[in-house]
Amino acid sequence: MDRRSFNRRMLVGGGVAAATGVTSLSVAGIAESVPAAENPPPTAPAGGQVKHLKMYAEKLPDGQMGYGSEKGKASIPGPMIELIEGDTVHIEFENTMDVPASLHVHGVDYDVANDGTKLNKSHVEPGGTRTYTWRTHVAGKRKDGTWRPGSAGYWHYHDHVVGTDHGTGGIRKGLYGPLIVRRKGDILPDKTFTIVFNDMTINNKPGHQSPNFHATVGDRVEIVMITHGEYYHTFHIHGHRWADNRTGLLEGPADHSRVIDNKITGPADSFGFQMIAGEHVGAGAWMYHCHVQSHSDMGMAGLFLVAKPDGTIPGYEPHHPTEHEHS
Ligand SMILES: [Cu+2]
Repeated sequence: MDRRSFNRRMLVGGGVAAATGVTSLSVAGIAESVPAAENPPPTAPAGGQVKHLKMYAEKLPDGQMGYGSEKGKASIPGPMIELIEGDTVHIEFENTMDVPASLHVHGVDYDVANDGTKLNKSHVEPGGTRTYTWRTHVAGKRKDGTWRPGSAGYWHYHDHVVGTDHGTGGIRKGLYGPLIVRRKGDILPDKTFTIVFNDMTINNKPGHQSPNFHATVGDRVEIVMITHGEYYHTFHIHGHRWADNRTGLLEGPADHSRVIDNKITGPADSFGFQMIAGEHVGAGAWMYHCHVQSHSDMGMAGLFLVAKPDGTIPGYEPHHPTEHEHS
């Protein structure tokens, strides 16, 4: 049985929670605690693979720009690239636009020929193709005894050429995307969502039309949060919280990582975390938003829609016909 159907089954009756010793409390439909699954969640295997991907930079019908892994299917943000420490990825990048563009990555290993900047001529002219190679490594001890960090983290890639030598125009128009590098043994999520604060937008959607994200109570949901543009923001999500470390998860009672539900983030920052949808709080339409007050007022807010196992979302009535739904 896969994890999600297991969780759904466990949530059907409070009696199951009581039987497993988890306190069950029903107040106004709020279910206390999602019972822990019997089986531990799946984890990342060892890395070391050589992967091959295709990536296209494209102009979108509305004048924005996006990356896509198939021609004609570019999106903002671009495709999620997922690696495990030790993996190498070769990305055959085609620039279908009428201006030079590139693929520049954060966090992983690349030589200057794979930097994606005009400075070292690693960009791609209109209609051109170039293969970018990114490598990753595991943590370990250097010869001098100091610790070398591994590549694992929530990272991102973006254009570094369109508009200016820093890709300011490309990033503004949507040329960015998420990169996750996992460590062997990292817990794998049921769902991953990418949220990008770019200037005063979320994922380049106009104000008050920010994307909504769907999950079911008990889902292990992973958020990749990236910031671009001119401003600082604070990422906040209602009813859920995470540990402010590499994975967002505590490793045990002795892990003193700070647990937070709000994090300041500035241009080119990225972080990620996992949470159990509705844990201790139940289903509902949970807001996520920038907590700089004038920014949320201008529309930097969306919904994390957590459904009950029967698919209903208590108290939620969709009201924006232009709402962008992501499941
Ligand atoms: Cu903000």
